[in-house]
Amino acid sequence: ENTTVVIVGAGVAGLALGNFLLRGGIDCVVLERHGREYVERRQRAGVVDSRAVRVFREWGLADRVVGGVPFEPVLNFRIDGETRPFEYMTDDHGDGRFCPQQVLVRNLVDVFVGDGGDLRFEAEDVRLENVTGPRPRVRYRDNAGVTRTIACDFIAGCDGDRGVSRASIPEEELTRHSHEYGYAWLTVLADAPANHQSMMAIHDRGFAGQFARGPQASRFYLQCPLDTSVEEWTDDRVWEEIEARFGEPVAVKGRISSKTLVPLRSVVHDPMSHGRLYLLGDAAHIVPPMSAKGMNLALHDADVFAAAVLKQVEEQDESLLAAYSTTCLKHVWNYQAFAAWFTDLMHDAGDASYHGHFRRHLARAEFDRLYSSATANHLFTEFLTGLN
Ligand code: RFL
Repeated sequence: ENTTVVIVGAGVAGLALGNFLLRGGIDCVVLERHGREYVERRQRAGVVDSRAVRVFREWGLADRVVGGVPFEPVLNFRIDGETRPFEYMTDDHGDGRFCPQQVLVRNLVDVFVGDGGDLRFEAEDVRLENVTGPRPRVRYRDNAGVTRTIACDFIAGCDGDRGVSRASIPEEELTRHSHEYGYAWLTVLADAPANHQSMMAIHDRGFAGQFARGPQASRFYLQCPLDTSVEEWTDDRVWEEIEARFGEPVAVKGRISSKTLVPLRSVVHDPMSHGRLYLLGDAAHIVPPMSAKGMNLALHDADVFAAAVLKQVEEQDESLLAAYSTTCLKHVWNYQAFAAWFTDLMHDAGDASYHGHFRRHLARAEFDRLYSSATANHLFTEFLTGLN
């Protein structure tokens, strides 16, 4: 079999890329390890920022792909149990959306398959061969157990942090930059309607967040030590901690359907390519979830890569592909800087047992500045909305 681009992984990055290439008339095959149902149900991020919406619009896909509801131009902070709304001081609030990741993924799958895209689920044991040669190959076992090989011009590694793509690159070819924040989030999905799109608490007991996931459900986040285990967090303890940190009762404490622990970290791999293999999204970089930028960075990579492949195929001009890693890393580090700042701010301002009282005072001063300085407000808003 032959194609132009083999895309490994049908997450946000892989599916967006597949759709962009299809719109551009470029042949591609998407290989996904899991089944369709699993991929479409996986609950994670919920914010599609203005830049990402613009990208979908430019590829002519926004109406069919981006769901959810527009951002409200306000963040509902609860500071030591008191409400302190943060309002954007700019007129341009962008057109970012609260769109659950699985809604975006489902739409991307529907549109790709509906437009004739080649998407193969349950592709096992994917292996990349000859990635530094002129014509790489991707080998996998299909859902009938048959081993298949696809030759291609380019491989797009969109298979996340633990995928096979980055693992295929010799270790000495990549530099891994990483930072651990020193705490984790317990992420909880519950049948509990939210009063606001988002609510975030700064409190002595640690950070807490609540984000609406449709009209009846919420995603809650609770800062916790790295060495905690999910078993230590009974439903009662979860609700008690949420109420304590927000400083108000939760009206409906519905069924909790999942609890997971996510250590907060930042990771960047440099460069984002090796031979004819290009890394996109989480395969190349991880931002802490506090920033809500993980999915948006993945979409940025997909946009840059698709445009680069088009330029190469249509004009035999390799310049955008050659610049792919540099172009993406510049953007990634800009948002990594925002993500680290916002993560430190929201956590250091609360529970001083992690990083001490000096950093608590600094974080509180920075937080107050968002309200007292229009300049600080504007910069924060730019990053939140993705207008930066
Ligand atoms: P994805 O979405 O993980 O997709 C990767 C796809 O590759 C497949 N795959 C393979 N396929 C074939 N062969 C292999 N060997 C394969 N190995 C893996 C996987 O099955 C999957 O379908 O990566 P992508 O496309 O780069 O998208 C990135 C975003 O998904 C990610 O940045 C965000 O979800 C991160 N994230 C969050 N981001 C936010 O902005 N806000 C959040 O609240 C938020 N919460 C989260 C998160 C990520 C989490 N995990 C598990 C990493 C919560 C969690 C738990």
